[in-house]
Amino acid sequence: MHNMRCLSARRGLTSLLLIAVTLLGLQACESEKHKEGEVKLVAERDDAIEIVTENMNFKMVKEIPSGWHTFRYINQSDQTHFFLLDKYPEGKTLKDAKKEVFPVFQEGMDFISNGAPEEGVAVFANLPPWFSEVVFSGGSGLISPWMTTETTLKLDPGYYIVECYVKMPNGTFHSVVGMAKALVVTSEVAPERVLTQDVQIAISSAVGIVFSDNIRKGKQTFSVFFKDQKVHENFVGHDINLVKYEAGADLKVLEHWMNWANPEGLISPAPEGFTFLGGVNDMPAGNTGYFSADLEPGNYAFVSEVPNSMSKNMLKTFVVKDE
Ligand SMILES: [Cu+2]
Repeated sequence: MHNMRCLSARRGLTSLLLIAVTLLGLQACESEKHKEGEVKLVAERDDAIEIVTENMNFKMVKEIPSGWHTFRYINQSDQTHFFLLDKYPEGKTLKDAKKEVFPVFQEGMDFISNGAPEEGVAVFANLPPWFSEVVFSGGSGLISPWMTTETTLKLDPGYYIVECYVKMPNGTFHSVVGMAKALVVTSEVAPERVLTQDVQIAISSAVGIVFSDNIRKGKQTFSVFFKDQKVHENFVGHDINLVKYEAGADLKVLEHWMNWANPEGLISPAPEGFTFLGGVNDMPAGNTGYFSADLEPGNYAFVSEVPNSMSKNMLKTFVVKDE
């Protein structure tokens, strides 16, 4: 009898303990779940490298590991900008660029702005021989004022300059007044990541911009494959910029504005009726970059910042339907 009571008491205790353990376990699971969610959110937030422009500047870290990165470019200004990553040859730095590169481009541009394009082009012969070794390694496309864009790129170790060469209303390049910053990419490698896309784009000088024209509304991720690359008449390579345009906006105006070597090109303010939504900047042949954008129904174009983009098949329009 005594034993029986004891047994049942023990059973009761065991059951209580079991319940307690189960409850604790459940609680632990709950908090783990909660934590897991939190960690994931933090990871998603911290995963991207933020670049902020407030006033002719780039606020960002000075050093990152090599490999794949998503750059979140936050344009908190009234001007249209982009960022381009220039990989500099060994031993050359921002100091050398400020001394030997930026003044040459600005002097050439000033001639062009003042109606002397031939003298302007002649000035570019004064670029230092090592400038031809600079590797344009991708970046964002143009992004309109007060907008954010995300571009995902793979970077090799090295010394880079992050720059924007949109011009101020007086023709001064943004790079000359503060939009040029050094970025060191170390030999440490960033964690591997899974890259997917909703829309595939290929660009080449042979056939221009190629994509399948069934782009849907909502958040879309685009992959951009650079099938080839070349130096165009305005000394830059081809790239991809996504533009939303209002009905009636003149695409010839866009084509003209996209060429920095035109006095009226790549200058603030950007032409009315066009909203720039990012893209993937100039990269060497064989590379792929990614960008994403949230698309509302409307008229869009992919355009390169090269002269004569229409005849080069580098200004391609498409419509996003409300379905
Ligand atoms: Cu800029």
